Amino acid sequence: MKTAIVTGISGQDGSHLSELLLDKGYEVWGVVRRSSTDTSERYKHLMSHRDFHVIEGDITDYSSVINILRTPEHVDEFYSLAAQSHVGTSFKQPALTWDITGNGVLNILQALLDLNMMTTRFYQASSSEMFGSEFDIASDGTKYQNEDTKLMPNSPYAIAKTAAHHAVRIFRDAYDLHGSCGILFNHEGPRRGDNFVTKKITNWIWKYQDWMKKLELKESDLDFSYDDEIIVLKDNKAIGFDKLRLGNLEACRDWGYAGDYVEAMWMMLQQDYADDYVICTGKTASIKEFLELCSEESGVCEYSNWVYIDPEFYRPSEVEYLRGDCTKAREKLGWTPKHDLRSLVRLMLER
Ligand code: NDP
Ligand code: GDR
Repeated sequence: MKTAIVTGISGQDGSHLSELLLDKGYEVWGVVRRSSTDTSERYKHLMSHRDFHVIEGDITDYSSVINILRTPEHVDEFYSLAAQSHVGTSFKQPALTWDITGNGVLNILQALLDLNMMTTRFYQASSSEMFGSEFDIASDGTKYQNEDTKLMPNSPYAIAKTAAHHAVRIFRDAYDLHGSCGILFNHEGPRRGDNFVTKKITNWIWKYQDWMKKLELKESDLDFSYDDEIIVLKDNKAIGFDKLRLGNLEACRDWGYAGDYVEAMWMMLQQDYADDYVICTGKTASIKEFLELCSEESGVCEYSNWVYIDPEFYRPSEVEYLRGDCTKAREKLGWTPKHDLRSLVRLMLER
């Protein structure tokens, strides 16, 4: 039986990946950091599986990483998913972000070397954020990013991811580690964290629909323009519902479904040679277009009625355009995304 360690199992990808590995017959050891509250929501359904185990640990602590690596009898594959993964937060907590998202990965690589575990196959969760504002231009004029696009990180998060990405390359070249980096573009789903833009939008729609249902209202009963920040009842302005506060709606992202993307992670570690791969859908859409799709799929009125632009959610520096080209993953791994943006929106609006 193959054994894998996965960090970040309380997050979106870690929970999907744990499920995938258990389905494939792996023994999975998931790393969870200590918390004063319960963080098991996304993986608690796996707790009764006999091949699923939880190890308490924190990747910023080298001795903890050593303890994690020594816990299973042997480790075939290590999936490094843990991170402070919120780009906006990284501007407010840059040192913490570098410590977790950058140094944390170096701790794991160094511990693998120190424990003579260089035959363990290693996956690093790299990110399209590493490209910053860089792109290449195809012969038909479309802008894209692939494995050869220059890395020009422009947030503390992206700098930490780029450092970790290069650290894996060095361990691959210098110590023969089978270390692969998946340069994953945005991927979402019902398990997405609440403060990422897609989940923030779909959560708001749920709550708004619940409120309408509870008060037995139709949209024709509402006044959207009376107040910038609140939707009120036409015949009783004292009753209202907060509009959704968002930042930059112009940025474009290449959005896929998380469940599809974790398959690519596994596929990378099944190759004879370690390498880096872009994982994406090849399509791009702005936040505005995502909002429009949400309106179409949920039946809620046009977003300009219920979105309030709040400067609080603007970033000091923005990545304006991401659209990946995953030709390499398609050809070498045989990976393709199964969901398009509309089916992703449907999945996220489903109750
Ligand atoms: P989440 O934010 O949902 O999950 C992050 C996980 O890391 C959580 O389980 C968190 O635990 C854990 N973690 C944070 N700090 C530590 C620490 N010091 N020690 C141990 N565990 C820690 O991220 P996603 O699942 O969305 O993403 C997974 C990885 O992929 C991340 O590295 C992310 O940066 C990267 N990525 C994600 C993309 C996406 O679109 N989702 C795209 C490209 C890359 P806790 O629950 O305690 O906070
Ligand atoms: P991103 O995802 O920064 O691309 O990083 P996020 O959903 O946070 O932002 C996407 C875009 O939406 C704009 N935006 C807002 N974002 C948030 N979070 N909240 C808002 O209110 C809001 N309003 C507008 C942002 O400015 C941005 O342009 C995600 C993370 O999963 C990273 O870990 C991962 O590496 C990258 O995707 C690829």
